[in-house]
Amino acid sequence: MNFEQTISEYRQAIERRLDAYMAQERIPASLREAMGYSLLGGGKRLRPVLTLAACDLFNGNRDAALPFACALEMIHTYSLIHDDLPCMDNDDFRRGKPSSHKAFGEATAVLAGDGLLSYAFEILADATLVWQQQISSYLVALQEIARAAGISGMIAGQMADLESEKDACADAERLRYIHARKTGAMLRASLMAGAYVGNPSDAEAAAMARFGGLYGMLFQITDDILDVEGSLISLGKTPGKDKVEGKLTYPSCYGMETSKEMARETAEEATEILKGFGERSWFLIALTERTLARKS
Ligand code: GRG
Repeated sequence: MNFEQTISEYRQAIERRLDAYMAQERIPASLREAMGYSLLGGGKRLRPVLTLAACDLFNGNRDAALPFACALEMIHTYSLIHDDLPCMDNDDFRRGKPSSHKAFGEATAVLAGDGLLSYAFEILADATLVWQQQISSYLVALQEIARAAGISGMIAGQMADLESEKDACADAERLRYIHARKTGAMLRASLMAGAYVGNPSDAEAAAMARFGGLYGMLFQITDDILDVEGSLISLGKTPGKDKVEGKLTYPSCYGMETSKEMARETAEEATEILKGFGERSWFLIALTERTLARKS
């Protein structure tokens, strides 16, 4: 199997399962429409792909990993809907179409995000109950996700980001704090959740956590670079906003050339960790290379 075949297989499994979750008739029709508008048919599915890839790295049960993968995509999608609201980043476009509040109004967008967040944890609880034979490692996976999404993870990062606006080169320490939590935590948790479904040794889990931290940083540096160099078409969201809003980013703090060099060094360090897993890590190594070179 090559990279394209493997990622397409992962994505098909994710799309099928997300469709099934959203087909539940107990979700009221208007809420289902707004949740599905943002969740289905858009996005790179990076977080759930990381979960399935990490699960495969440890020969875990892919069926057991799928609910974790989908829950992570739901939490990620909720964060994008809420981040786009006028009271947050006020963005009109997301995933190549009008953002949720533009399509449905603010109140429905808030509820669509809330619905996705709470549904994600319902799915995680259900999965943990179904796969009882490994309940303790599934609970650790659930705990990783809750922490990454919550008060010391993404929400803490978003809060610090709000407080840093108009302070484009506050300091490098603050930049790392924000990005490790706002974006990095969920990417790291996506890998950790998949790894825990595969029941790793303590040393393997620690190596995966180190890789996850570096991968999150790589993703964020390249995201900041793309905000300067990307286009609305390639990104599916409005580029150039960081500068207009005076946001603290890698290019604002270090300049573009140094940011690109940091991205290369981070990718190299991340790849070295993966090599420790042997042949099985080929997919994650290829994904890291593509993240470094990404255009969307
Ligand atoms: C409002 C609760 C709350 C949290 C907001 C994630 C986040 C925190 C804000 C998103 C703003 C943003 C654009 C951050 C940069 C990194 C990022 C999360 C980019 C979007 O992720 P991709 O590129 O998007 O994986 P797709 O659409 O492909 O899933």
